[in-house]
Amino acid sequence: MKIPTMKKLLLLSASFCVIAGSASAVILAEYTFDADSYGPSTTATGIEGSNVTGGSGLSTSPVLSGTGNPAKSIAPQGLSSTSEADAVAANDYIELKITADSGYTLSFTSLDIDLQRSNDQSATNWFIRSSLDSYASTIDSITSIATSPSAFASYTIDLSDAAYQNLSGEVTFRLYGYGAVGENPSLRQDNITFNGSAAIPEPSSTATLFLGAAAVTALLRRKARS
Ligand SMILES: [Ca+2]
Repeated sequence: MKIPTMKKLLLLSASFCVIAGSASAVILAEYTFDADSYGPSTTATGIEGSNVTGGSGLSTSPVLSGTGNPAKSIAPQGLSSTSEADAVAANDYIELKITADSGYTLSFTSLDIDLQRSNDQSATNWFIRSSLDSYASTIDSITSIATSPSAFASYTIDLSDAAYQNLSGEVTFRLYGYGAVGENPSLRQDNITFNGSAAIPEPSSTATLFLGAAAVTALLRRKARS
């Protein structure tokens, strides 16, 4: 039986997608701050995480707080803006960079984070932006951070948007805070965890892809001649 050419093309395409696309979900990078470090405590194979640093709006470099979930956490000081737009203009953020090693592609699914207000004068709102659009839009925000004293509360940010899939190179995330009433307000942040997958095409799969492309081209040529 003769299989129509378009069906052959579809079958070829589907089989190569399966070969090239396998990658399991992992923790890409996790920041627990428990070892007096501003860097990640865990990273996936093929992934690097920078130290956490602060924007120019903070009153000091980000400091580690003795209170964490468990201790320690990172506590930027000087989150004194009163709106999201003001916080962006004032550079009231901490930032970190996630990088895929050469040859790897990076896909995000979500970000988990624990937040706690240090006291009743702490920032009440948190939001996140990234370098992928030059920090122009807010990916997600949290506006219901519990009043201190309270336990850390856990939140999950969705990063499954197509813009955060199959990236090579690096992405920097900025984590902002605002809405405080104190003079030098902070917001404790802990267990900053990026989930997703890191994949590298295996040499055999790459070779198969080239063969597949050649086969598809041959089929198209044959179809064009008939
Ligand atoms: Ca911690």
